[in-house]
Amino acid sequence: MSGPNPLFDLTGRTALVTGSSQGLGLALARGLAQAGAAVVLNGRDATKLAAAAATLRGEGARVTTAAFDVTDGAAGAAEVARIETEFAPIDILINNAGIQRRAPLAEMTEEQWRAVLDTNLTSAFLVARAVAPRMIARGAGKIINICSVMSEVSRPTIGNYAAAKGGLKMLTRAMAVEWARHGVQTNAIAPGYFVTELNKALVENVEFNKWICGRTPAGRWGQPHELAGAAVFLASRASDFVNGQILTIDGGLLAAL
Ligand code: GCO
Repeated sequence: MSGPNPLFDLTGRTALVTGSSQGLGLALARGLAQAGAAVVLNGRDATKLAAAAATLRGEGARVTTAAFDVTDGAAGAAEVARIETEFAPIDILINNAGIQRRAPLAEMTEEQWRAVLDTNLTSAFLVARAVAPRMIARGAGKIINICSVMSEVSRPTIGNYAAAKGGLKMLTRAMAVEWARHGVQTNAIAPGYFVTELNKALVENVEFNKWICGRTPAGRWGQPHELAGAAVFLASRASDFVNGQILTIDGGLLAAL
């Protein structure tokens, strides 16, 4: 008995990762590819997507791209159909796409609210609605929604983001209870504070950086590759009886007062 446990082997599987031209999405795609999956990178910018795909190909991954706006249901459905026809059936969907539009709630514009709810919550419904019927027809599939510690707590100026991530926690459970009987497992990963483009200004803010390192028991920010293990677990046969769970990866932040 030696070598990697076949339970975690994603060879022969195909994963669509939304919002994966950079940041956590690209790290998640890389982690699944390292476990053997073929990956489909998504974003709105075809040039950024092509560069990200070339990087992963250079690392030995089987990669293709699907440039579409995840808030556009029709565009997403068309791209899912094209991927399944031209590339491979989608076995794994990671709903990762997310943005920030920080503002105090009392000053937040309708556009700031709607943009975050559309991208961080509604898009997960729209893309899953395109993918899930195909998984159900095949009797198998893995859906992983990228929630957040903000699915449980908030801080000033990100009320739209927290509302969206809180909704995504419950959408994860809603998907799980409807689709588990069809062999489709739906779960979530909830990152704490990670070093990403989304958080660049926060990481570089001396006061905020000090607060996060003090508030997080691990005493540091997370690095994107530190989410890959959880993604491989939830994308693999190792999690075939796991449904509706939110796997928090936050250095202990939510465990601490
Ligand atoms: C912020 C951050 C957070 C976190 C994310 C962690 O403005 O406080 O962007 O929202 O990065 O939620 O999952």
